[in-house]
Amino acid sequence: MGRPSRLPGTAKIDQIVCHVDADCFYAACERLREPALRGEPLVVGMGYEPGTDSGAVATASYEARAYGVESAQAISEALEQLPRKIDAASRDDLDVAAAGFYRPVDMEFYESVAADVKAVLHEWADTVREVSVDEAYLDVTEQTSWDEVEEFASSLKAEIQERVGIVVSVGVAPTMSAAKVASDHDKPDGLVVVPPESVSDFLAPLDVEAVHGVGPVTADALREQGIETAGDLAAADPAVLERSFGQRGRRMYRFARGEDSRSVEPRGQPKSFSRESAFTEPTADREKQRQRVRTLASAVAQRAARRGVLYQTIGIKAVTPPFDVTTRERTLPGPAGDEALVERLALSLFEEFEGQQIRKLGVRVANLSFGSETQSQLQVWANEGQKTTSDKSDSRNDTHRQNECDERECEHNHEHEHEYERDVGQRTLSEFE
Ligand code: DCP
Ligand code: MG
Repeated sequence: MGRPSRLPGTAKIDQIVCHVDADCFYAACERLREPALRGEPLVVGMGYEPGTDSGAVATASYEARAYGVESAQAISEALEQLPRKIDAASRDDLDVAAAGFYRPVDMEFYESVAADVKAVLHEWADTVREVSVDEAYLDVTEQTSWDEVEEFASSLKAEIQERVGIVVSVGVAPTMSAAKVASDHDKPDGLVVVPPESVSDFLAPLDVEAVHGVGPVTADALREQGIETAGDLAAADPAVLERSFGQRGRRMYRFARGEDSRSVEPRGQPKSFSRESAFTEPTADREKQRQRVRTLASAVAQRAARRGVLYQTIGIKAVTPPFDVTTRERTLPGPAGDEALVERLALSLFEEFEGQQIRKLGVRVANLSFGSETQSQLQVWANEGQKTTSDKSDSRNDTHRQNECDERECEHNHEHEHEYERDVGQRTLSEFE
């Protein structure tokens, strides 16, 4: 075999990268087990049952997106744009034809579908980096050539559709960041190949928000500096970008220019699980903040529990305007697996920030133990949760401030779920630290 050897951390010359991202993934999964939902406006979300008002849209089918429903939107807002069929059927003022179906999130099922997709991906490429439940990068340099990669990618799409039953969009480019932009460029059912000589021309006219690592808040900040397109970003002064956005500024500058030296590396075991969530607007409302900390803490603890992972360190992250990040963490004397403990500790670490203006919150568990831990160990730490956080075993980190990084993936095996720059959702994205 013998892949060309290369310096660690540098991209292979002539690397061919495929980025695969499923279309409206949770909705596609729901349609697998409920085929009647095909072709219908469909919203998958959480917490929208009667009596709750804090739910948010996880994803919407493209038919529902046509009504203005989108990921991270409040369910109440989604319902205004697209009432439920069932409500529309019983009311004269609503039109059944302009209504949709709503389904709750069922992560376990979506993860099983994701595993089927990933099994196909691993058959098609030796090197696969899974970055979230519905996306992965493939290094297909050895499997195909620039002349044949379009056919290769199209057959891959067809095989996933045939074997798993869902549609994915694929982007092909010589770098990971350009491949990511390419897969998003023609969704749904997209297939965009950007050969090495076309990367700059492909990127230049795109909205700056299309650049890998630029979220909506960053895009607004860039627009205020007159940077509207990827081409504008590529032509900006990197020193100025660094002053506004820290290291991340340099990184988005490089990505906008099509420069990205990363090679596709398979992911090892995660070093941490984290989840973060931004408020629509920065808020100083304590109850809103505490509620968000609790939601994030339980989501992270449940994710670890689903993977059978114990954790010894529990941390929080608070982002204050404009983009200042402060983290705090505590380490327990032994591994734990206890949702209530994560909630309690996260809230106590958050206390010092309560009432300050907060843009985004995050909760993280780290120092992970996989598999071999026994239930009894888990119970011991869970039961002793309160005690473990006191006295000298409590190692509270110093404040550490940095510019916020919202890269849309983990670079150091920190498995991260990010909730975009609005509200609830579940997916794997940027780095915590
Ligand atoms: N997700 C979420 N909350 C968000 C964004 C996404 O819970 N704010 C979940 C639901 C999505 C899944 O993650 O189905 C994958 O995220 P994507 O961004 O890839 O979105 P989709 O796959 O739904 O749509 P697209 O066709 O745009 O990829
Ligand atoms: Mg997707």
